[in-house]
Amino acid sequence: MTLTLIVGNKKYSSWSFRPWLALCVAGIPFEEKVIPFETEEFKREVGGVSGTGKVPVLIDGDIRVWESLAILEYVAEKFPQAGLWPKDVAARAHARVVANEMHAGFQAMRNHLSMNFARRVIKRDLTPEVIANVRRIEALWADCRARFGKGGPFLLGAFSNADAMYAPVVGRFYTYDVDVGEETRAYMKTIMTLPAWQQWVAAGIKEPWLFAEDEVDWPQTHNLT
Ligand SMILES: N[C@@H](CCC(=O)N[C@@H](CS)C(=O)NCC(=O)O)C(=O)O
Repeated sequence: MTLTLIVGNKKYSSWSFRPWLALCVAGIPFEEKVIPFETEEFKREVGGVSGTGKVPVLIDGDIRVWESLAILEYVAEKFPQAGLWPKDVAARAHARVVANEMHAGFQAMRNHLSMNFARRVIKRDLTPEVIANVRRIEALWADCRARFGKGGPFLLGAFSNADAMYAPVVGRFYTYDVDVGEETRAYMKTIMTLPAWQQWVAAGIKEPWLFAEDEVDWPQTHNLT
């Protein structure tokens, strides 16, 4: 039975991007269904399968999983060979810590720097709360890399669910030209050169749907063509 992942607009849907990227990088076959926000189709289709009425949602036969982190857990359990959580117990515990920190936190950064893959790269002034989020994320990434990253260029060495959870943050740091250190830039490059990353971004740019709340500095910062 093929998995189906329902996602929202690729330009904006940061929670959708996480499991989509993990499935692609892990080479797990799935069908994607893009359903644009604020449509009757979204209400009907997503409302019918997701307890929260939000995306992403994974459908596996009779099983429906919503909440991005629950989807990542489900997929890691169903496809253990994909290695979406590190094998080493300490690295795995830490991967879960940082994935949960992302799922539950960084509200200021999420509100102020919404993911938008069609926005031209232009710096935005940051509030002290957003700067504190950025610094925490940089420290967290550096700590992962120093303690567990010897085996590869990702947070815990090989690609894991922790990288999937932070992928939209990479997009935000890039899009809003956030001042970050060299080590952070190197990690951003690792993520942004993933073929799956590029595929998602290209599809997002082509999408025709625009939302005013995500386009506060429209039109001078847009890059739709
Ligand atoms: N905690 C949820 C957040 C899901 C979420 O906020 N999804 C947004 C898109 S990124 C959504 O579906 N918004 C549409 C709506 O609220 O109508 C998760 O991790 O999946």
